[in-house]
Amino acid sequence: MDKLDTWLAAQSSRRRFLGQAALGGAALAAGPALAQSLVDLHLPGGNAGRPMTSAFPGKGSMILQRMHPPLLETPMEVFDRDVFTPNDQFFVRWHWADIPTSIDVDTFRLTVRGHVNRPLSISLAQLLRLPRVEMAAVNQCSGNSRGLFQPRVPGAQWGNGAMGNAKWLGVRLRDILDFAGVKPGAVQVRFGALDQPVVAGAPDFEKALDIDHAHDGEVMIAFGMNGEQLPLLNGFPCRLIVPGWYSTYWVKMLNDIEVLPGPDDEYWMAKAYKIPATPGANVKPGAKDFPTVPINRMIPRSWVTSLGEGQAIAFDQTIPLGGIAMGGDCGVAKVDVSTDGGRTWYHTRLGPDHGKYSFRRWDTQVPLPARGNVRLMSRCWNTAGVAQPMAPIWNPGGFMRGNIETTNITAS
Ligand SMILES: Nc1nc2c(c(=O)[nH]1)N[C@H]1C(S)=C(S)[C@@H](COP(=O)(O)O)O[C@H]1N2
Ligand SMILES: [Mo]
Repeated sequence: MDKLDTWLAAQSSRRRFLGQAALGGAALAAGPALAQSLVDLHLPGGNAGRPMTSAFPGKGSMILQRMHPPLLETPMEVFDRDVFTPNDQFFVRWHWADIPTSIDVDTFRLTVRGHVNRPLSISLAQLLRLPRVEMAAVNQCSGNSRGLFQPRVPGAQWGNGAMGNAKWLGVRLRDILDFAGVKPGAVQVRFGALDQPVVAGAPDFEKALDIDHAHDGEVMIAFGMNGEQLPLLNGFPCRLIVPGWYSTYWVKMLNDIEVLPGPDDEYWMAKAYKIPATPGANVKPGAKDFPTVPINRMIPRSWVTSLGEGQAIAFDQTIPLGGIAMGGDCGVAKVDVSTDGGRTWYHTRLGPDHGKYSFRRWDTQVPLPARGNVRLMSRCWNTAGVAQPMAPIWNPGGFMRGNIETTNITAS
């Protein structure tokens, strides 16, 4: 935590935070210059080329999905380097384009209000003095891999890079709620942020969690990410961390916590991010009228990362193969791999365990069946005994993809 502590110490002697965030703000407002090279996301519906850009504040080389609001995808090779995704290549997703481009760290306040005994207005300095916790957790967009849905569904056509894993440092939401004193009869807690809709009357981005979930001691308010401050685009100065749940709940630039005596019936909970109330969120392509529930817990996933889609390698009897896995809402139990499209499966060796919500590395040495096209697959079982299925699901939101993915390579 060295870098973060140095930065935090520096803030106390400064009137305004004019570091990375403010600098980035200028670049963000100006709009990044469009880039150099194209990357192929291999989306089955076509139109899979995307420009690479490194013009966004605090961000290195990223796949540009959309400019306003910024949607930046992490290139797959980043996940091969480390189970922790570097801050400068961590994916970015915002719903509204009106994002503050600088934050005054002295006047910033996190309010806690609603169904509580003591409404609070917490300064950043106060937040930083509370007992700290750190946790590794995967932040994955509900629509990660949406571009792989067949038939295609509307929404950002993400490849597999709308996800990332980081060590989040912050405070327990439970501690804040206890300090405010939640009144009996509280049902949900709603989280609001500094970003604003660009269209008048459009719904402000807010999400809610059930009171027991909000109070479970795992949900965090994070101000540190991999030992540094949060990049502006990932929610500086603080964001919600909801381990094991899709990142639609991980509200960035969090500045408002409202305890509710009833369920949140605003747009982002009642209408958006709803999945079919069916096993695996699966319905027949084209289906429309079905009961829905708000998206919630993540499911196991895994990817081959040591080789990329379409890569050509020299044929050998056996080859090294590696990748990453996540258990979803619990840990990774095992990962098996196939080099023949799922007929034969081989065990892999799991890398260090960074906690049940983290990515886990896997590696192995596998035989190649023959020269030519090879279909590589990986399959994760989580510690609850849930395994990735072979068949993909479909739903109109393009949410919760989790089937076994295939990486096609050629060996000659
Ligand atoms: N304030 C705010 N928080 C937000 C959002 C948003 O639009 N505004 N989008 C959510 C969604 S849908 C995703 S996928 C994640 C993305 O987190 P990241 O940009 O840090 O990767 O932020 C979540 N938190
Ligand atoms: Mo998302």
